[in-house]
Amino acid sequence: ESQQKVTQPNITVGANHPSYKNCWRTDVMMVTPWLAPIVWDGSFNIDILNAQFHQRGVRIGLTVFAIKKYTVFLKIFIETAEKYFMVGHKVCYYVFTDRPQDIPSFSLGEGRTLNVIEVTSYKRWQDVTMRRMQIISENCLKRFIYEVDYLVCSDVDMMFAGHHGVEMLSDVFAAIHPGFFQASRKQFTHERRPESQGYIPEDEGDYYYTGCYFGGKVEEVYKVANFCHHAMMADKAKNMEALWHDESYLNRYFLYYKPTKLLSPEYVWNNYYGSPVYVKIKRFLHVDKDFEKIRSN
Ligand code: UD2
Repeated sequence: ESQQKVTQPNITVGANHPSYKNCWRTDVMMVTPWLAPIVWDGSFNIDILNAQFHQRGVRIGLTVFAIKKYTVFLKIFIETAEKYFMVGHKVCYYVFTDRPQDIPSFSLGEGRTLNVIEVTSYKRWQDVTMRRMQIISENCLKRFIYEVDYLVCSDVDMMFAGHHGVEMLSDVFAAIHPGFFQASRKQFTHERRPESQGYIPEDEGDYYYTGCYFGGKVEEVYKVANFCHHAMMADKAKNMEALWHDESYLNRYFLYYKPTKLLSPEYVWNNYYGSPVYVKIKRFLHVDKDFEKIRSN
């Protein structure tokens, strides 16, 4: 009888554990080949996670850039973040702008603050988006490291539409781009010129990550942003610019320094991609914009 126990272990023991219930999905990949969790709806117990993070009194910074005409997006971004982003935790918004006078005042929940930080703008929209990496890396050293434990870095033309909580947090996390979840390596729009610092060969690449949402511990975000900024500057010295700007350098970084957690496309959705069944909830949505109008100086 004892021999039978060894050869036929009771495999239902783990599955019956009270914390395990409703925390697994079989329709999607839930873990990367390097064993980083991929966060999907139905894959975590938020009460357990909240208790763990409250115990540590964790502080979360949310960086967002609203340069030139993009200040129009800020109101809906912050108002929806108040409803859904890290509710119940200490949150510090860092709004980088060249137009501080255009930033409205917001009524914020308890334990939440908003800092407006004036920065210079750039003429080309590509430079505006890429220089975010320089500004983030400098501020990691100057203030973030003293003020928060984790940073989340986001585009501004977005609105929260569902819970974004501490389940996202990890040493360094990236979000799978909604347009490339089911794409093959060859289809990823990585930078393919070997001379560029954003280069990823066609037979490499794990996922295609979006440039609009990433984060982690301040030390780790510093490494990400510092790499991307220097890669961009090295390309610039050669009169080059990676195909998708900061997003390309970010993908290059994450290929060789793998994220410790991935956010599923539920965390950064674009209605342009419809409503596939695997997206159980659209937690964060791109706001429609007229590219030409909004980017014109
Ligand atoms: C994509 C990426 C974005 C970045 C960009 C680079 C997604 C969803 N987003 O976005 O993260 O990699 O491509 O090509 O994949 N901004 C200003 N003022 C400006 C221009 C930009 O504040 O005049 C800021 C703002 O926070 C904005 C962000 O830069 O959300 C990215 O610019 P975008 O939204 O125009 O870029 P987009 O949508 O092509």
